[in-house]
Amino acid sequence: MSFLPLTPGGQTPPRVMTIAGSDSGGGAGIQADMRTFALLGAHACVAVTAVTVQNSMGVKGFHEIPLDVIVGQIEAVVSDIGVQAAKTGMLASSDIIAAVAETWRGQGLAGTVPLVVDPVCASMHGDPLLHPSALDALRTDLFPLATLVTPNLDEVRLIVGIDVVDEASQRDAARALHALGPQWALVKGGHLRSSPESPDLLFDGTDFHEFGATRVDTGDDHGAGDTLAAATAVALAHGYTVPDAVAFAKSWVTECLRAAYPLGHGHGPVSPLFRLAVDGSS
Ligand code: PXL
Repeated sequence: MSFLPLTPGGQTPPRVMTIAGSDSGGGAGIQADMRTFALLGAHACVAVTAVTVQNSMGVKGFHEIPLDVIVGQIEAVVSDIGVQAAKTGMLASSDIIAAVAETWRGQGLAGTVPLVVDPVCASMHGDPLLHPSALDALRTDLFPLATLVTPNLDEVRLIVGIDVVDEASQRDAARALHALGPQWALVKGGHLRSSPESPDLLFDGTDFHEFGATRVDTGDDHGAGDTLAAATAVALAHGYTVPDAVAFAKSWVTECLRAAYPLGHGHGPVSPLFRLAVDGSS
């Protein structure tokens, strides 16, 4: 794969912010985002929204960060360091979603800084990471601010009520998601088991773009969605168009899936650490 441009030492790299939850197991959430940001050469800024208590076997619980602390983190970073792109992950509650959306608008970032919204609803084990009552806030407060939304098929079902089972329903879902206000909607096909490929469908209200990638058969895919959204955000920070950013992120996450490793007794994480391998050809 080809990588994004790197910044020489001593010079400031693109700054990308993740607004997301912490995974104590280090495989998903802000930890996954920061791994990808760093290994793609970006400077990672963080607004922590919630702290999960989890390991490779699941999420035991989470603690929400107070709203003023979440807002404060975003304002502190934006007012000083500045960001060229951002992504959201676990937002936990409607109050947090509303506060993030209001801050994004209030800081003048809406429409100027690319925002990738990964509408995280549950862990891969099915543990809830978003209160069901927060779906409305996601739809009405945050989606209209998004450059791109990146739901998986379970999230598509919860957000627009469409069961994606084939290409036609995947297109219907992309249209329904786009109607909620994001500039682009990506319907990830990763869980579309009927397909030997894993086509993702991107829609901007006019054109459909399809992204195929060879399925990597691994149970160690914790953090794959976060990693895709994070890599997309870094590419957008470099000025890529959304289709080019998604194409780059797909190839990145495919390599991270190939490099995934077992961890603990459950599911291991996708791994950007392949970038550091001594035998890595990149
Ligand atoms: O992969 C989605 C995700 C995002 N953020 C946090 C998570 C998870 C999945 O477990 O724990 C904090």
